[in-house]
Formats: sequence, structure tokens, C-alpha cells
Amino acid sequence: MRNTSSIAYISLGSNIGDSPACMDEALRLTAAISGVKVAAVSGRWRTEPQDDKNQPWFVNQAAALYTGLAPLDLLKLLQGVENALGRVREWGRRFGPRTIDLDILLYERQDGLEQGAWLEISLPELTLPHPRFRRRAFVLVPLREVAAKTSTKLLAETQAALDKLDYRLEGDRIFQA
Ligand code: PH2
Ligand code: MG
Ligand code: MG
Repeated sequence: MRNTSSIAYISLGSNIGDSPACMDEALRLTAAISGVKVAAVSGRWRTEPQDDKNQPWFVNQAAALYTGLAPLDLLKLLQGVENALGRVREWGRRFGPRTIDLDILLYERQDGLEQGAWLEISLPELTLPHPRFRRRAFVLVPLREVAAKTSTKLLAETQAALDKLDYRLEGDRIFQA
């Protein structure tokens, strides 16, 4: 195993096909990547679609990964997992339905100077921190569960972001208009 000197937080989403099975498989394939260890996962939530409202409800989950991979290498490998699960990108429909979506939300170096700060990246293929996650309850609620297991700093940040949002939890469902 490569060194595991960073922690990456990811979001999983699916609203086509057998979503729980897709997410099981996505987590299995992610855990099998050399240089990645799954540190913690959240429960699964059923979530009201955001952005593109005209599509089925999603299943969403979050996970924390220990990794020695650089962010762009991790991104490419996660896109490989999406492709292995039959993800087809519908041209011109950026926020539309998908069998599996794996998004990197935050990446934190655990070594040396950067400790305690989220890595900031602005590239065409990857922006970190994820530019929209702080206004999405479907990301923040699962992420808060993971944070409770891994990071008091992230737990405080997710809670503060949720406090600013208008959303509602009912059992395992997340409503957000
Ligand atoms: N993903 C999107 C757009 N809208 N809505 C929910 N509830 N969950 C998602 O994962 C989601 C979405 C684009 O990635
Ligand atoms: Mg997404
Ligand atoms: Mg994505």
C-alpha cells in the first residue's frame, strides 16, 4: 500500500437503476484502488433532486478516504469507477440523472505545513473545495455523519453550513426546495 498521508472526502450519488447496489459496487471498487483506504462511510439518504428538478430522487452517501494519491490521480481513478459502473454522460445535461456520481468534496494533507487546511485547486477538471457542496443538504447531511467519525473541524463546518440552509429531514429522506 502506498503512503496514506491525506484524507479526501467524497460524495456518492445515484438515481438510475439499483442505486444501493451501484453504491455498494462503487465503494468496493474504490476500496480496491491501490493507494486508497476507505476510512469511514455515512448512511444512505434518499434526497430530493437539486439543480435539475425534473428527475427521480437520488440516493446519496458520503465517505472519507485515506490516500497517498494526488487529487488529480484520485479524480481519474474515481472516474474509472464511474465508467466501470456504466456511467453515461448525457450531452448538455450537466446535473441530470446518473447511475453513479463520485465527487471529491475536500482534500486535506495530513503531513506538514498544510495540516488543518483544505487544499485549494482551480483547474478545468477539478475545483476544490467542491464549489457547490456547502449549499446542498444532500451532501452536507451525510458528510456530517462521516465528519463525526473523522474530524471535529469538519463536523463544525458542516453543521455551520447546514444551519444556513432551508431543508428538512424525515426518516432517511432529505427535502430541500
Ligand atoms: N447531483 C447532481 C444534481 N442534483 N440532487 C440530489 N438530490 N443528489 C445528487 O447527488 C445530485 C442532485 C449533480 O451531480
Ligand atoms: Mg455531482
Ligand atoms: Mg460528478
